[in-house]
Amino acid sequence: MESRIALLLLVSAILVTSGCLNGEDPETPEGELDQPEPDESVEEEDDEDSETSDAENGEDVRQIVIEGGEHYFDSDNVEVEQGETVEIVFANTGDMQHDLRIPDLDEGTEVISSGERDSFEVTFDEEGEYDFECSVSGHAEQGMEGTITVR
Ligand SMILES: [Cu+2]
Repeated sequence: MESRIALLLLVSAILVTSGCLNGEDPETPEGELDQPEPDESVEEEDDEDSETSDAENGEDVRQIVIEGGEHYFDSDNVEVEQGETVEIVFANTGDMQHDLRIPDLDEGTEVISSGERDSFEVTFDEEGEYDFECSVSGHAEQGMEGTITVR
């Protein structure tokens, strides 16, 4: 019996030891935390890189950032060349939900919350003036509108 108990103890000791070894990673949170943090920043950098390279690949895609809040857009007259493809980025700097839409082209961002950004790509094939607006009820009338001039 004693030898069996000793064997059990030995086996348990091995299990516990190997368990400890396996558990060492979670038990050293510093090492765990140190590793993911750089990983995350690397991923973010990768995202930025890929966005940059996307823009570089599509040389014609110019990014136009328009900020908006209650109840305005910071750019209300944007100029674009005919045939140009642009990425329109709307940054909601207000407190309410807003979007940025070009009704004539049926293009636009989602309705986004305070502090969020959304974007869409659009190609302006024809010259002219294209109105954009916030489609949330009443916001265009209160000033969330502008014009994109294509020439
Ligand atoms: Cu709005």
